[in-house]
Amino acid sequence: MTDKRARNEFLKEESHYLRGTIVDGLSHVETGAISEDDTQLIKFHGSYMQDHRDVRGERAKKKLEKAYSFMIRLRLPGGLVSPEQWLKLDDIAGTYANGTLRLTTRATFQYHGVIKSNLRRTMQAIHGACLDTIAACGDVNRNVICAGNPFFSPLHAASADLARKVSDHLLPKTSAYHEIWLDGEKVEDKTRPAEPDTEPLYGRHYLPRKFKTVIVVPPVNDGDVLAHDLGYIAIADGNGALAGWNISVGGGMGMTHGDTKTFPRTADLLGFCAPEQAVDVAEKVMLVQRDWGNRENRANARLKYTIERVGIDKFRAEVESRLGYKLGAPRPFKFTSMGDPLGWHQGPDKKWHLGLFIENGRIADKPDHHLRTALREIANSGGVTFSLTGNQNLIVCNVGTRQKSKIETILKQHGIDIAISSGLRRNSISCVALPTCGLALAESERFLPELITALEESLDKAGLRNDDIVIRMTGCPNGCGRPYLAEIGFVGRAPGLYNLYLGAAFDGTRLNKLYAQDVGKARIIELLEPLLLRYANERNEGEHFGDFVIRAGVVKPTLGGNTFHADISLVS
Ligand code: SRM
Ligand code: SF4
Repeated sequence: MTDKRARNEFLKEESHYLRGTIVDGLSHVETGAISEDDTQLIKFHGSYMQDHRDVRGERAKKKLEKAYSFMIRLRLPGGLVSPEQWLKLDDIAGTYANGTLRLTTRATFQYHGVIKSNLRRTMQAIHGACLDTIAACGDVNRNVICAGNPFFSPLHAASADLARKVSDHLLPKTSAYHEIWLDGEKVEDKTRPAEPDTEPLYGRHYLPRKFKTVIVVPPVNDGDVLAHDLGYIAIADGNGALAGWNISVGGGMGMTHGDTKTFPRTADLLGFCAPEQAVDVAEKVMLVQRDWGNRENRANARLKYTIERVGIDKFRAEVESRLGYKLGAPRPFKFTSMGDPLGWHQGPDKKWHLGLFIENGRIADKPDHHLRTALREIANSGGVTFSLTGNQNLIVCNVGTRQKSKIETILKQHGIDIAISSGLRRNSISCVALPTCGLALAESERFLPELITALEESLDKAGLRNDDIVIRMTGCPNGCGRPYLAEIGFVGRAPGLYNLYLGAAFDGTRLNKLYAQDVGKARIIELLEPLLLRYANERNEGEHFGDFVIRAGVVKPTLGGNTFHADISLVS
């Protein structure tokens, strides 16, 4: 009988616990690339090989190899960094990467443009900041994200604590990372026996596919809990302390254009667990997916497809049998938004916290807008903690009253206005896309800001400039900016062309619907402006744009299930 497992399954099996031939590949100075197999394995170490797509054509004409470089993603469970760490991470951006720091939709940092000969040095510098990149990518439990700002309430603190515990518990145990990046000699010493690695949780095949965990504290759904494989929703007792967690499973965004067997899906509620059971639940959910996930077809290997296949009841029964106890019934909760608290807020301990909107998460210095320098100076002034959010934003936490005015001066000096030009921009997310992402079909990070500027004219006509409307764009259907949970979502189809989705819930609990296919900038504005005007004139008190377009019959709601692959509402 032929073995139908996907190619990556063999790669993992033969990789000697994620070593592959990475070390050998790093030593080949004649190329900026590593082998194709190693590009799969290096993901488990937190890095992707990429090439600069803007110069692909020009280099091909000159018969030069692609302009290869590496993206590096940090593991940062809980999303917190100290000022000392910030300064070190900023140094790395300038020394080894492209001079920018990129905050991601899963509340960590990415570096772009690290060349092969600097990879090891960069990993070592990250280690020097007491951080790592282990399992930031690959078929493992990835970075665990939690509610922004752990200083805001005991539940926020509990969510950051759980993020660290789950991340640590589910971390791969292979010593390959340390060998390859931090202590290269071990591997090169052929006389030494290989490390006797085992992976008690993962085994040699790790998971069928990536596995993502998120923790949120209602009423704010800042991590988009229903978009992840595993989610925890904090439930308070009568005194505001943590009673336990509702658990959600089987969310995910990625799909492929034209393949109806792939689809975005919002998670199901699995049950409720006590605080001390939460890590055990993460382990058992992940292990059921390890054993039941599809290892033949990677396009259908995420937990969301396992749950679609077996049903939530059978999945729950298996998790409970491995736990040895039953989960409680999910407890009531309510979300009101997905956004971050932007601007200045005073916490319960009277300290100030500054929510900074970072457009598309990119921290760079631009003429008249020296964001990177300003944040460096804030870090230099000490005392604060930086909290990254799942909306690509940053909260500067624990600011004293005197330091508050100092920070305000720094921001002003560097041209950073904490007031955002519109409610649309304030609620915008874009994935990276071009020029680094190898999967991008269209621009995203380099296009969304300009599209919003154009749409702000429409908002002005409708008197909606300050209304919060969630808008998200991605350069392909993989959904890295979670566009299917945006009131206005764009998904790249081809250069300059996007599918337009409308009608998701403002609080992240309902997927949107395809409204128009292959639309460019001018057509997008032509389609959206009349809808915004209608919304301004016809909306009910407090009604959000995503709810309005459904009530007004512009798109059908996503009903009777967690997916939207059927029942499309297209404009002609
Ligand atoms: Fe993502 C692949 C960037 C969050 C779904 N994602 C990629 C790659 C690595 C492209 C690749 O495989 O070659 C992108 C690198 C671009 C670059 O140049 O940096 C990439 N994903 C990102 C980030 C940086 C987007 C951002 O602008 O912030 C986010 C990093 C998160 C992190 O820190 O870990 C990012 N990706 C997401 C999310 C959102 C989330 O998890 O909340 C999703 C949708 C949720 C989900 O997983 O379903 C997401 N990324 C994907 C997929 C589709 C997965 C699927 O099951 O269908 C891919 C492609 C794949 O895995 O084959 C992908
Ligand atoms: Fe790349 Fe597509 Fe993800 Fe955007 S959504 S970063 S284009 S994989």
